[in-house]
Amino acid sequence: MPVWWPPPDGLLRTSAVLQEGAWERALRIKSRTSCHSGRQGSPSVQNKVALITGVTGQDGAYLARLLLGKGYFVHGIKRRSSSFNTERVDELYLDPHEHETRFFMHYGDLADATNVIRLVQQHQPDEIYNLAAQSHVQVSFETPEYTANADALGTLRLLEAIRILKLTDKVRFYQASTSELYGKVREVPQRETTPFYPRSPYAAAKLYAYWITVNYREAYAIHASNGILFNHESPLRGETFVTRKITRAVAAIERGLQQHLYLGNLDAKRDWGHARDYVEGMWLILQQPSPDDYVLATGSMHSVREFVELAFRGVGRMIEWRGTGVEEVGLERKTGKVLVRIDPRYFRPTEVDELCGDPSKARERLGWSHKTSFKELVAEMVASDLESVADARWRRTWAAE
Ligand code: NDP
Ligand code: GDR
Repeated sequence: MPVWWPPPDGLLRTSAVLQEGAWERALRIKSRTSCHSGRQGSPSVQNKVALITGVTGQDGAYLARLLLGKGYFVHGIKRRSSSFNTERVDELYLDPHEHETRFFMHYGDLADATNVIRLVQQHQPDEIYNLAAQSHVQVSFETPEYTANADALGTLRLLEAIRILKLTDKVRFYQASTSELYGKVREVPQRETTPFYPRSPYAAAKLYAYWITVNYREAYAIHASNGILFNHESPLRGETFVTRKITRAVAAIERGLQQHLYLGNLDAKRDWGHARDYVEGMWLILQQPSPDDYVLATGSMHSVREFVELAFRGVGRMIEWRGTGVEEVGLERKTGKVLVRIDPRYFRPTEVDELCGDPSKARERLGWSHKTSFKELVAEMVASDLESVADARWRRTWAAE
């Protein structure tokens, strides 16, 4: 692991020359020969400067990788933490003395306006991708004020930085909006024109962020766009989101390290895609001549229950469901062993029952569509967790969950 100790100038310097390794395997970047140069209005991307908030998260890691591959200089903002929180981008690091450096990390927090303004001023980005957020829906019920501060006001702080620094003509701004805005859905499938009905403090905060982005676009002519992204997952997904929780548990049960998987609402349905495909959509949104809002989704919906069945099938275990409500269990058909149980602690005060997106606008205007199927996504996540379960460090973190 690289030492993330800032040099005296406060910058954490890394290189864009990418290593082949665990991260590369996890991401399985498909080779590309062009930067979609044929697309309407796409400017040259060589040497552009991007600022990514939330670079240490799932999407930040995939996006940084994508932009570096296109020749960008990438500045990522990471939060100060008492322990390492850069695992997802560690493999972008190479010794800057030996290679051209294009990837930089800076300490920062969206809750601190002074720091946001300074970073935008210092780096004069061409594109800002605002991915930073307290992104866990259930956690937002426990930390509603902090969630509003980071997710809602954090977005405002960035937009204000662009305005205060008179960068409204230069910077293109991407806001990580979410299908959670649709919450208690008013229409199926959900598209850009579907009314919002947020069902959590997280979604309410993201609602503000969505509208302040639209407002700054209209009021100050900033090239500011919302990507309304439906759930997207990967081997880099945070361990407490349901998909990764399931695939980690499948791997741990398979290796004899865990007995049961405890879940909440098995009947929630989501439109699950792969993060690798979705970051490409984020980039395409900012290459358009005019800013706009786009739904990125697969258009197919699956339940948590189906995800569990498919993940266990990946290691040859067929799941049968018995009982109802909190007494329901998932048994392994061959052995009769109970592998899945319900824990009501994972039920949410208000639930989003089902989400399914209509990505027609993104397909027609951006030429974007998802590439990874639901089955491929689940298989990739299970395979990755089976591989990492052998890692001693991974086992230690298990106890903390
Ligand atoms: P993650 O939770 O994996 O990453 C969130 C990132 O934000 C992390 O780097 C985190 O830092 C950082 N962060 C959190 N709070 C702050 C703060 N106050 N200041 C600075 N950085 C902060 O999320 P994803 O990568 O999955 O999602 C990226 C964005 O897209 C989020 O805004 C999310 O709400 C949104 N989104 C995600 C979807 C999905 O399915 N993944 C779907 C739709 C929207 P640290 O690593 O230190 O925690
Ligand atoms: P979500 O993702 O809330 O859609 O938000 P999550 O994976 O947390 O939940 C999906 C659904 O699964 C149900 N569920 C459980 N969820 C978790 N986390 N843990 C469990 O044990 C469990 N059991 C059942 C949930 O109730 C829910 O219905 C994600 C985040 O990435 C947001 O930031 C993003 O905006 C949305 O996706 C789109």
